[in-house]
Amino acid sequence: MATRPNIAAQLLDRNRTQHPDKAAYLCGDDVLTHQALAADAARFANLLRARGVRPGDRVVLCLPDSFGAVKAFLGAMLLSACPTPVHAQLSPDDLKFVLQDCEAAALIAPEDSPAMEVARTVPGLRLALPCSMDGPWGLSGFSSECDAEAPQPEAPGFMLYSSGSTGRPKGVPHAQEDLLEPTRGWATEILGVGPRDVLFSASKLSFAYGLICSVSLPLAAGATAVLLSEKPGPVELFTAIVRHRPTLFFCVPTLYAMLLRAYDPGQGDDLSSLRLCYSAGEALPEGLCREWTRATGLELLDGIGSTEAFNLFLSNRPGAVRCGASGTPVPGFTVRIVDDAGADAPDGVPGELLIQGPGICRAYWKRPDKTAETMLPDGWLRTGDVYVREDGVYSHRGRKDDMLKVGAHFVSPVQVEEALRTHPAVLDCAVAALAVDGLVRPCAHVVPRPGFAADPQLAQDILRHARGLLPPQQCPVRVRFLDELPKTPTGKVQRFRLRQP
Ligand code: 3SK
Repeated sequence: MATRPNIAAQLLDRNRTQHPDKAAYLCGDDVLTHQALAADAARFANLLRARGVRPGDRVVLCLPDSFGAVKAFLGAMLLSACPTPVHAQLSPDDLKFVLQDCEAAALIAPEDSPAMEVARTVPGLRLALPCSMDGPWGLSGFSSECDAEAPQPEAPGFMLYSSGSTGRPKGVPHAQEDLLEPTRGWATEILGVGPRDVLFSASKLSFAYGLICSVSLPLAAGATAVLLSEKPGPVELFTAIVRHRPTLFFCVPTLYAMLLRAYDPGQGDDLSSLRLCYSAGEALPEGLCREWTRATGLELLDGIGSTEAFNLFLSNRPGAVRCGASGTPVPGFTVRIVDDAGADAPDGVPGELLIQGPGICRAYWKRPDKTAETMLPDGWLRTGDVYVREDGVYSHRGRKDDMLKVGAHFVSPVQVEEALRTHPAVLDCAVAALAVDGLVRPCAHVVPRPGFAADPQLAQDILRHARGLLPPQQCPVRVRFLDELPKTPTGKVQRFRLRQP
């Protein structure tokens, strides 16, 4: 059998040869050229090899987005080890779980970080290497050239942990080649990413969306990417946009809402470098999509992907945005909407979205139970998302687990939330089940806009507003005011935490 090419070597060598001095990454005041990236990734592969890490070994990266994180990811790939980035702020308990679950050979983390403490409690871990923002320690003693290893037939090329909405994270292994799948249909045919683009993702490298937008897309296009090491808030994001003048911006709805509230072009929030804004991670509310474009003059494209797909499979198109919808299938993907019996749902009838396409993970890491539930033997992947198709366009109705059965009706929390958001006092909201005399009823959990008193009168007004817009089974029976909604580190609302059975 022919050996498979090493994808990291392919990307790094091509960029180093074609434009060695071009910026591969920008972070704060620092620039990392393609040449320097390729050299340090090779040094890191040589270091890992010298420290006993072998092809196929899992190398967990618990790092802020930084040059160091990208060098470590690509260096581990050059060795055909399995880089496994996790969120830099992962709790010690979850990090320990991941290190044990994936039987990590090595952990790369900042010196003096809680992660290094965790490393001491995991007996099987062979190497815990400190890493600065610029790169793993000790690179200078190693050669900037390395013999890349061919990917191992059965070993994962890289792995991400999917936070899911409940329970422990699951390892989602991918082949090295999967890194390039989003660069085809989605990036090339829809976004038109090219070498002159500067990409900026507010989502971190440990989230598939961030890894795609900050590693796969820029390296495959020979473009430049901006990295933000801090937690992304409006100040950090506007500052980075003004300083680096990206052309493409990738973010999640929660952050778009925060950016919109803070946006003040008179105070220097200059977005004129952007040709396109993209939203994924969870469905983009229709009102937010319209309001963003009205305020900034920029199109905001919504799409949906998953860690399992390591890609976006539904997307809006530039010039044809449908606010409130995820768009149409990305080239390369086939999608179906099915009812509970697995039969195709007609247009206009909601059901679960199944997808097929290249690069989809075929089994969770050591989780045959979850694999059997999600990855069907005929090749379809169950997304767990409820969708409806109208005129060929797909609209999200919520997670299957979040649907409410109210009497004989299925109620989509997303539709109720869209209606609630049209009330002037509602800043953010989520709808979840509340048991009233043993019956399931929708309850609205509302974050009020500053200046509105969270009192019974406002609650009554919001309920009245909803009754004017929604059929009876969708109307919330109660409003609970919260300071903020529970969300995953990637910005998805955790409605299950709001259920009151
Ligand atoms: O959640 C999403 O929409 C997403 C998008 C792209 C890649 C990965 C994910 C999870």
